[in-house]
Amino acid sequence: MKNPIVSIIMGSDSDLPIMKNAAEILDKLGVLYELTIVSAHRTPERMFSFAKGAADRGIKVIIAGAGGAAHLPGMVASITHIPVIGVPIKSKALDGIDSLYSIVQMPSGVPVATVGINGGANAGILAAQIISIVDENVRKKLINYKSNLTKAVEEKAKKLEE
Ligand code: RP5
Repeated sequence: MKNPIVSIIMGSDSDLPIMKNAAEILDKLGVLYELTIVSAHRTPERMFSFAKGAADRGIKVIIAGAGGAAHLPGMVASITHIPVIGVPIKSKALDGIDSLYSIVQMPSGVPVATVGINGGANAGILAAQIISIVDENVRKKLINYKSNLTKAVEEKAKKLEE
């Protein structure tokens, strides 16, 4: 995509099935994004130059997913002032508890807005909500999205009550 304002990064292509959910919601809400792999452990220099250059490239929000010893969101947050949303990916050995704890327990001064384990879609919605502060078009789409959520539940409730 040209001129992305949200960057979706992940530690490995094995995270893609979850991180794709963030991309899909951004598509729906009309937010331009880029999507790539940046590994804190396997490509530390790439991670540093990505985080250092993101603001100058026009990126407003970073969504970072990682699993296991999930240092990517926190390290990126340590390098840039851009808000970072962390997505803990469900790991094989510890079911994602390791990922969640690695991402959420940041030291004071360096927050990562952490969503639930495998919460790719919520990360996308949260990024769009941040963008909607200054983007009227995204704001309208979000309001419509939320109203559809409400309608869907009301319709289900109605059917149950019949
Ligand atoms: C992390 O290690 C990645 O974010 C991924 O969730 C996990 C496993 O990576 P692979 O071994 O599948 O590449 O860095």
